[in-house]
Amino acid sequence: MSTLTTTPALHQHRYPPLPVPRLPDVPDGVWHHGVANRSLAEWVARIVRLARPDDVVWLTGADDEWERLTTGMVESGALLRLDPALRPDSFLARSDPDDVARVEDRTFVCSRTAREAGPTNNWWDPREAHNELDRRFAESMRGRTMYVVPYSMGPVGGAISQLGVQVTDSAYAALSLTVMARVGDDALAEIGPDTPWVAGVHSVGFPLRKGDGTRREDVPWPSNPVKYIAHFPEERAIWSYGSGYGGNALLSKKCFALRIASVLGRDGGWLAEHMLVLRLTSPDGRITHVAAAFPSACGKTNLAMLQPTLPGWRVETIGDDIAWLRPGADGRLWAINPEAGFFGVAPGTNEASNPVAVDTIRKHTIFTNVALTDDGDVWWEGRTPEPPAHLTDWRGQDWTPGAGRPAAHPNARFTVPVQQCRTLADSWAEPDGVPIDAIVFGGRRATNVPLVTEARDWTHGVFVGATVSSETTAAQEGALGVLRRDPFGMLPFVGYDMGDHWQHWLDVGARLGEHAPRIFQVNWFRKGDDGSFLWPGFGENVRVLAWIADRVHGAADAEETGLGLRPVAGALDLDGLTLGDDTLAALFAVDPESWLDECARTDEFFGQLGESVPPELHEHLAALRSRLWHDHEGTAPHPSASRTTVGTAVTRAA
Ligand code: OXD
Ligand code: MN
Repeated sequence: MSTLTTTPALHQHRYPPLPVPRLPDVPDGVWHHGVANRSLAEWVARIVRLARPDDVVWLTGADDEWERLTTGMVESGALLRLDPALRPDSFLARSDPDDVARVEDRTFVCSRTAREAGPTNNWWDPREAHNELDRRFAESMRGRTMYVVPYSMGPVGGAISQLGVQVTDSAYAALSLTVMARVGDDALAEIGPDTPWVAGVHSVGFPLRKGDGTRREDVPWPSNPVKYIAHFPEERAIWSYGSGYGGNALLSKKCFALRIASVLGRDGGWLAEHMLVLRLTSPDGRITHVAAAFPSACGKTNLAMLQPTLPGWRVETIGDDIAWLRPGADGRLWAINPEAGFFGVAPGTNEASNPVAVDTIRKHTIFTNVALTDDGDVWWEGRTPEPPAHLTDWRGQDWTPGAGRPAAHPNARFTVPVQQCRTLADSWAEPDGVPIDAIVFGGRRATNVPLVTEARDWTHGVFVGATVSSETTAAQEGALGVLRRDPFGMLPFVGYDMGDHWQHWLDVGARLGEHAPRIFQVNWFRKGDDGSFLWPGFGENVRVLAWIADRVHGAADAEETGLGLRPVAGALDLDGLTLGDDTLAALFAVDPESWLDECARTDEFFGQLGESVPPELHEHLAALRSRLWHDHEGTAPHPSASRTTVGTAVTRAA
């Protein structure tokens, strides 16, 4: 691979070589002809001097970059080429068994003060963090190539777009970035002398050569038992050490597009959220744009690619994981998907749950930690009703159906360009985004939360978002299925104080005023007494989306419940669905006693977050308790509701 790429068109912007002392083993590729920003040039040189890679390669976005990277990785054993007839141009990566998910307990926000990071983040004093990280990164890339990956989040040059550069000694991370972001010289050319950009420094922490020249063999998935995912919001910088996996290593994604961008959004009057974006078209051609927030691995990709079961309705995909939302000149809230690829959870993906994803990943896809079939294709739990008789599991071991362990890791992933998605909306890359009509909050809740309710107004919607809880999934390390608070689906992703995030939402809503999108809450995961799901989900979720669209356009009625507004009888189109009255009632049931319990836990949660929780949200909690207590006892409000003034919420007419 060449160590120096030249881009004649950009040559005039090139900085003259900087007065960096040339060390004998600092490679030439430190310099790149497209760099017009001195801080960027100096930063690359600094990391090279610190981490001492053998080689530096800038990704330029050239047509053959994918080919060159994958060929090299197949040769080194980092990737396995899948059968070209069954799965053209596709590859399998197997991670180290200890590097399979985001590591939230090793994720840090290094803002100036602990107050700014807030109680939901691990705060780390920035000076201490830099000291420790400099120590870890020292010579951490010896024997390896360091890739310099310039990228744009959002269309290159778009008004809402932002720029970043990641340096990494992981070819897997570099390759994945070429899918997940707009990588190369076009993005680099946008970083002018004074353009802000976000720095991402990444090392897997597995040098191949020591200072004394001794070498060690590489492994297919290098990583380090010590991991740090550290964010420096004031410096617009991310330092990630020790992991090669997903959100730990593809710094454009959770680290930049959520944690750092949420801070940029707070300061700039916009929102960076863990949301899919879709365009819904009704049989009569009415368009509704929906942004929906769910915790990790709760089916955002499935919803973004939904195949409606209701005749005449159409869903088109704009994004499946992250949205940046900004009030536009017309006063409405406009959203882009800042990413360029899907990093989707493979297990459970099949023709019934998500036929569009099945098509999307037919070719040109990186699979990670899925199982390998004997004919060189991929498999995961739920891919087919019956597993094949023999597989090679995600660890590379023989697997048969009686093995007593999953063949694919539950957090196994596919990485694929969005352009391969047949339901991609033609507006997905509009530089100004699309105008959002409805915001949806969801979680994975076996009990309590109804199928759908509408918030009474924006502030109530912020309360609903702030009180989302969800059962944990395999996307993060730790126990599965444990109910945890996950406000806005953003618990691990807000790069500053959580209460301040809620206040920022209230401020954005105040600015939007009458143009603010409607806010809804959904729960596809409610279970009956026998433990089975009450709602069929997947393509049938369009019935709920259709009601939401009808509400937005004034075409459906709703009635009050203690929690918000729900569809009046007959408003939810259930035609063709076998759903007994009991099941329907159970889907919408609000049990005052368990909700009073839920409120007590919310009160506790707000208490843990401290003084930054906006008073309006305490008021909504008090009002909810009062209503529930009334329903429970048929009496006056419970004394606990009297802590704050109980306001009368205004019901917005449909
Ligand atoms: C993801 C996640 O990978 O939320 O999208 O963990
Ligand atoms: Mn996600």
